Amino acid sequence: MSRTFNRFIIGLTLFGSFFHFIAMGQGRIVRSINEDWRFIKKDINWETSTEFSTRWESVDLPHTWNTHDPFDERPGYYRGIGWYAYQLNITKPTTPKNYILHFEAVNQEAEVMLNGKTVGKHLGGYTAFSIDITKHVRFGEPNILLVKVDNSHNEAIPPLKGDFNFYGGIYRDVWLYEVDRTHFNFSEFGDKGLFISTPQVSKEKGLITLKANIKAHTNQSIVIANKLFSPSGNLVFEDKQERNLDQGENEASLILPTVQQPELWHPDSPHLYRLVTEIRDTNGKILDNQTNQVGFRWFEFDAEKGFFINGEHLKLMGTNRHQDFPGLGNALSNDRHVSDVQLIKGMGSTFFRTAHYPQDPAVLDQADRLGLVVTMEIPLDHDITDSPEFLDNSKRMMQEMIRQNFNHPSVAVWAYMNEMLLGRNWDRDQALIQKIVAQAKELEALTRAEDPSRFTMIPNHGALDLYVKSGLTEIPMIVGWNLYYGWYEKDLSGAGAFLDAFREKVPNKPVLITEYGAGADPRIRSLNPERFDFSIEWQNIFHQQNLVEFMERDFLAGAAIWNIADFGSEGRQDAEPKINSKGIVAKDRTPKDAFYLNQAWQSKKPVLKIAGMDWNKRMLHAQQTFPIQVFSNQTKVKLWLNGKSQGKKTTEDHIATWNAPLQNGINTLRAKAGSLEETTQIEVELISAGNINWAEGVHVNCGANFFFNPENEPVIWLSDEAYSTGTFGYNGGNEFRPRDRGIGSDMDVYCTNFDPVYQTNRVAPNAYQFDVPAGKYEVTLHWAEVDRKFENAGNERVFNVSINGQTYFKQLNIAATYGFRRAISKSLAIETEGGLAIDFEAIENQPFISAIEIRKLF
Ligand code: GCB
Repeated sequence: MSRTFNRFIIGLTLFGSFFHFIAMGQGRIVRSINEDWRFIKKDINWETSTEFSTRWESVDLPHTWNTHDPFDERPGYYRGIGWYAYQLNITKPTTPKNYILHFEAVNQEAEVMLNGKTVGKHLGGYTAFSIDITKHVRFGEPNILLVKVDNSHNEAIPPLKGDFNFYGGIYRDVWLYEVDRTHFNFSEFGDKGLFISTPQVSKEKGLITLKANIKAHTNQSIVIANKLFSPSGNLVFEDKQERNLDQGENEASLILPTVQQPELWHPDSPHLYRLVTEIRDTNGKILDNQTNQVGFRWFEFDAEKGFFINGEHLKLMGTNRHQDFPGLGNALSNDRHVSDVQLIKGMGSTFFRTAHYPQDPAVLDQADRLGLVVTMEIPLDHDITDSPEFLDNSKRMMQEMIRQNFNHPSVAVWAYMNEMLLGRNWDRDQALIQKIVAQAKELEALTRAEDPSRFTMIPNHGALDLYVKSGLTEIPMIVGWNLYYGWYEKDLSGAGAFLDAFREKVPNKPVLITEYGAGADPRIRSLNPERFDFSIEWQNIFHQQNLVEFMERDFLAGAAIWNIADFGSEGRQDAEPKINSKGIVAKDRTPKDAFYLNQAWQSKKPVLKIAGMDWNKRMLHAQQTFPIQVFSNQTKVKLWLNGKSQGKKTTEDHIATWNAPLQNGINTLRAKAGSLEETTQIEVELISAGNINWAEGVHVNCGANFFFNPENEPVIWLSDEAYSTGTFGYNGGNEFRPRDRGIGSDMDVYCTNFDPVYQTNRVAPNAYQFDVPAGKYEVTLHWAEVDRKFENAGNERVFNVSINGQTYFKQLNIAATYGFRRAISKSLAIETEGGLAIDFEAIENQPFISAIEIRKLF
């Protein structure tokens, strides 16, 4: 052993336990090795490093080093090298064994070393890989496992781009397999050497065929024994077939006995059989074994009629899912993966898309169990590199994805290439488009050859003519569209017309909506919801209209919401910067209204939900009217407000609406539909002359059409309203929002967590008037310059601000003094005999204000 190694071992002696692979039974032994790793977030020269014992942190897997840095104020996050170490102790087995490490995923490049030798490498962050370490294992003494991980941008590895974070690390489980020297092969594609197909399924009969890839230690005869257990656990058949193996890799194809009247797998009844497959020697000793779930079902996609499962029509309504959770990045526990799938099922969905990459085995296992149809794709998102390496890596990912997930009955579609023509123009980018098309053809051919039993798909963005012209819509078996009508596209009801145009232009291809969604920040509520305001209410309007369009069209196979949950995306500058808030549940999985709205559409179980139940503390102008909505899949709903019946209404597309006047104080809402009942309480403070609690403070979000209730803050930022006597408001001026640039983004404002307060401004108000009684007040004025027109020196906005005739700020130049998109606030103590009039006087360009707070001191 080298000196270097001694040093590592000294550092490692504090952790690691011996794996006593006691021969407790026969067959394989599978253990996780997730606990007690060492980690350092930098590159090291492992041969000379002396830092190991002192500077490395102790971590457990799953782990990422990017849990927090994508969300801090600095742009970028660590994309580089990290090292992991583990001490593997293995006692000598009584009969020789093979030892295989199986990494479920490492983002995105991994080099694995054992006892000083590189034993394996893997490219790509979303698929598994296995390494046979048998040759390098030292029994009875510490084995040092080192993993060098790199999540730097690499032009040869997809994804090159994407609206999500590329969190680095060993972020899924790692397993150690101990198997007989003759075993199911762990191939270079990360699969487990057994491929289960159901080539003939009907209500009468189900046929299972197997392709086993077996690695034999020597030329030998073996028996492949299969036991199939029914969904209720009864033995359906036992089958034994003998094979002669040559030393090395062998392929064995098996046809198993036909199952009569199989219990079919379907979203309503996801019956799963259990198949136990063993490799036995001729004396009956089990050498290796594995268990898989089998679902008997058949899928069809039809260009005119949509999707069918087991011959029955089913509109695939569901959602997309990212692997992302606050504070964890992508390193989610299996429990969290499972609970996300349960959430999708709980909404009544029948389908989800694992965008934009293959996901954890726990996700697929759960989809099988709950009966959710899955489309899965490789992370080829938005861009390609025109290099052989890039294409090779894409193809390898495709093969890995298919082979690793082949046995899941839930998987119906293999997809690749998300929105490849976004931002492209035929005249300008024709050469690149042709390369994309050429790569697509190769991936398509490979996918069909790998798995003729499934469908293929390319999800596109909404540039219909360009995709048709490029030929991309002709390549896959299904065309996916990511449509954002009512979000990126202005026309809220445009999805229907788009789909009709597609149907006309490409009549032969089945079609799925692979994405549709609108951002909604749970802190933002609006009585006048608008596109891009990130209000919960606009998200409801968006979903409602799109669902109407989708349900009207039978040829549409289904639709997937973007996204089940809010997720991290470092480059985003939405209402909450660095978060994509198109989730219908929040980051912490608290449902937004749109979750219940979709549930009312999708679920077969009875649904009744009063919209806005979590907007339970409201400050409203007395003159503002607001609808009360109830989402339900029942036809009639009755509503009571403070004990008084508001009448029975018929739901229209799953919504019943009343205009019920909420009153000052606590309001109790009760909704009833048949035996379903929901009650909620909403505390309302109605703003009217004489009914303003100035001592508690009034917070006006200038230029905003929404209310902003920051989490855990006792403050409600009010929408900006015109002045009316006895209360307060603006006099003149216009709203300004960076999002009006038309791409839906606001702006990440520095030095605040309350970005929505600064992301809207009122420009050139003549004044703001507050009809306060006599007293002493604290007046706080907030600004952030977020208009790019005034970002540069020489063209800033300069103005004076006076209150009740006294000029407090002269020649105020926010951008020059504090910088662009930097939040600042200035407080003044002001005495008044009654009333506060805040005036703005332009010096250069037009004055502006982001927010105003008034609080009565005494
Ligand atoms: C898309 C992308 C997805 C984005 C989404 C959005 O079309 O496929 O990755 O996150 O739009 O929210 O803009």
